[in-house]
Amino acid sequence: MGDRTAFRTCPLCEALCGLELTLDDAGTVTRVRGDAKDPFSKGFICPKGATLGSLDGDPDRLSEPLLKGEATGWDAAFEAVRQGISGIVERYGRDAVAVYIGNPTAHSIAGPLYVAAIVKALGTRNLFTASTADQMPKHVSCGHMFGDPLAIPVPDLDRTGHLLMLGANPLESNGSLASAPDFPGRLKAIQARGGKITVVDPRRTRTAALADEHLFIRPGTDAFFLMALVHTLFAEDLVVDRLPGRVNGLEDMRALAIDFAPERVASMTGIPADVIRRTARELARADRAAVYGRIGTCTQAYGTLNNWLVDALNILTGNLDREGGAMFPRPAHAPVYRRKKPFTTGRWRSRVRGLPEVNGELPVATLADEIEAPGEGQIRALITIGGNPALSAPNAARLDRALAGLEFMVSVDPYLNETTRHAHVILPPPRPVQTPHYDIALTGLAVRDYARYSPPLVPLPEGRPSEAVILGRLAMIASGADGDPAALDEMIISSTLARATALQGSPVHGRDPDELRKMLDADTLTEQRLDMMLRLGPYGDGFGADPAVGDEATPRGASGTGYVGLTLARLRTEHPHGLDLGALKPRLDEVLCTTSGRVELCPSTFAADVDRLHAALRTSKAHGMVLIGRRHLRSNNSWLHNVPELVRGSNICTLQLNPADAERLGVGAGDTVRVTSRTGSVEAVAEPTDTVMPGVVSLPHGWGHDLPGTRTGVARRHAGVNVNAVTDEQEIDPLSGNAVFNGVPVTLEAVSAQPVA
Ligand SMILES: Nc1nc2c(c(=O)[nH]1)N[C@H]1C(S)=C(S)[C@@H](COP(=O)(O)OP(=O)(O)OC[C@H]3O[C@@H](n4cnc5c(=O)[nH]c(N)nc54)[C@H](O)[C@@H]3O)O[C@H]1N2
Ligand SMILES: Nc1nc2c(c(=O)[nH]1)N[C@H]1C(S)=C(S)[C@@H](COP(=O)(O)OP(=O)(O)OC[C@H]3O[C@@H](n4cnc5c(=O)[nH]c(N)nc54)[C@H](O)[C@@H]3O)O[C@H]1N2
Ligand code: SF4
Ligand SMILES: [Mo]
Repeated sequence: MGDRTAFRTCPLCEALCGLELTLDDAGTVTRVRGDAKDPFSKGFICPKGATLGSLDGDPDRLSEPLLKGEATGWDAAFEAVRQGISGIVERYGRDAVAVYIGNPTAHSIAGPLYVAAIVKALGTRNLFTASTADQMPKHVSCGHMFGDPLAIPVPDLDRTGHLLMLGANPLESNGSLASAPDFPGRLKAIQARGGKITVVDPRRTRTAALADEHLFIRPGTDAFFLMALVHTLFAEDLVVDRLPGRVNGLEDMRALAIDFAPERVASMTGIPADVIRRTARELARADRAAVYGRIGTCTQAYGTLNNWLVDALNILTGNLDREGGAMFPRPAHAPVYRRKKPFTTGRWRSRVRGLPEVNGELPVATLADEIEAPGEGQIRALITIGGNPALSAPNAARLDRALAGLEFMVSVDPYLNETTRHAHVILPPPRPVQTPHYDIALTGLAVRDYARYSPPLVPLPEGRPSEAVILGRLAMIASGADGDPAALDEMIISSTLARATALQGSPVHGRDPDELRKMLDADTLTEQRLDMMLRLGPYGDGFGADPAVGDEATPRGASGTGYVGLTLARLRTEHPHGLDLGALKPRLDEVLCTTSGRVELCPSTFAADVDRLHAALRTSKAHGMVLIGRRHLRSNNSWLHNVPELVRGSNICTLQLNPADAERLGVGAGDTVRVTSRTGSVEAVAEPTDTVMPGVVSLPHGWGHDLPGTRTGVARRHAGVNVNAVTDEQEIDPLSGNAVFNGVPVTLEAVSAQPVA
């Protein structure tokens, strides 16, 4: 044999890059390069993707389940989980079992296909995910504006002429809620076309440095700035009604924005009034423009208002659902059926703080409350899947203590880390190269329509379950009928086919579900489910309903041209480097599902929340020091710090602060500073830099690997400090329940010097 070359999608971030891997006889990855033939990423790769081999072969990766810290077999592990979960349900009821879903679950094929079944089978109201530490405000804003929390418009990067970007640093994050491999290259192409990029950020990030203009903004004040942009559009008659008769609330919006003249918000935001006016004019006058706000706009007390106003600006400037503006992707695996029920939140409330349910989940900011507070409905057991909330959640130290008090905990995770050290059972998923890949969650956010399937490259050893089987088995256990999860897959397949064949307008309307079932063609039931989704999707073969005519034909549904005839087998054999399904096409009619049938520009819930902005303007307090976060290119939240190549070099877990603040504190580079907030304090090494605006300090998240009982040797040697020891779980965006990580009030003192006010 010898070395072989194989291709697959990088599973690490939202950019969806194609990788070319070299594997030796033993199935070890010996080299990773960008896949030059991937039509979307065209060979782009970042340092994380380039070290996928080290991650895949990490000796600290668990190869067997752990039961109370000892290696055990799969049968024994599942039996312990069955006993643990069923015992808690019997003693305390279903809500006593909570689920926490972390970020990598959105990047796997197994997560999107099985997690819902686990939660449904448990029947618990206590679902928590990393979404409420991340993008929940975007779901709430899109839910109210377009009727579907998953109808998220993305900036049409490749055709826009003007990009206004807030709270995003794609040069390091590689982009989020906008899957765009080589995001940096796509930004430079905007400039090469003569377009403009403006970045709004309290730090001069690498993205801000690349941009044509960077506006420093006081953390947490974007809503005031965005409102002032809306105000200016109305005041200067720059609003374009490009969707006549299809948008509600134009006059409400005008009235709401009246009080937010640029002069009123200038001192609050730190952005001069004339700059705000010019920014609004440039946005309105650009031929094709998009406003894009990302995590910096979400993890704020006004997170939902920000995300609403971002899309309100896209609508008011005539750029929604238009080439070069903000457009809705059309993923190949998602049927073009509309959501039927109107979007609402608060169908139930959290027990302790009374926080509303959003998207079927409760805020991670209240998970510790629900574990700690005694009484009916108290959480006694937790299932974590691909999450590390002991580092990633607000006031993580409190949550970490709460986890220690659980009666039972099971984690699906490849590592024994800060969170899983509390688990009674750890069920490790196999290595990336042993796992099939298809981006169910992320292709719906891609800036071109695109599909790629990656088969496993190395077979699983006999008896070793895939992550899909692990999660399927958990769903079986949760339903009280432990057994082969094949039954679950068959049930989902048969109910999906029954629905599709009964639905008017579906490509398989009137067909026999059993006949369709027999046509599904893939190695595993998981992949057969994917085959089914692709065939029912907008580019699918409709189970033979459409001729497989290749790349030139018209897809089903209202809009655009592209490809039909897709099946998983065709995707796999004919498009091993991925299939480009074209630039985004206007498709507002397909996604819009508000009760009114129109875009809701000014939903009443959001209009009411604007009262908080008025109140804040009236009371405007003196500015104290505030903390924000930071992502680094070589990091991925909390869990790539065990890859030696990624932690080499100088310490990056530093406290960045403006030189003026450093001088006032009497600290220089390398000195230790204590950062204290309501919830705690951490000591970090100072890094004075004028890239951070005065009054702001920045610490990256995902560090603090020095807790006892973990098995991540490299990370322990590069422990860093956990910024979430000082973030506050009591501060949330009330409409989405999202955690507030930006603009945390802190005090600083030089550890070796006298405290300074
Ligand atoms: N202060 C502050 N806190 C933040 C943020 C911030 O900007 N500032 N960002 C927030 C954001 S955006 C997010 S998304 C969250 C992330 O929060 P989490 O998702 O809770 O944390 P991660 O660090 O992503 O941890 C991922 C876990 O998944 C495991 N894992 C890796 N690969 C796999 C796999 O294939 N299968 C399974 N089952 N497990 C796997 C890892 O070992 C690790 O334990 O953090 C949030 N926390
Ligand atoms: N290398 C790397 N890539 C990643 C990750 C990682 O940890 N490392 N994490 C992945 C995950 S889970 C996510 S969600 C995405 C996130 O992707 P991005 O949204 O691009 O995230 P960040 O790089 O954190 O950029 C957020 C920016 O918001 C700024 N900011 C902070 N407070 C404010 C504010 O009040 N207003 C404004 N306007 N800006 C503010 C910060 O300074 C920062 O530059 O990245 C993903 N990709
Ligand atoms: S940018 Fe993201 S998807 Fe691309 S190689 Fe890096 S980690 Fe992987
Ligand atoms: Mo995230």
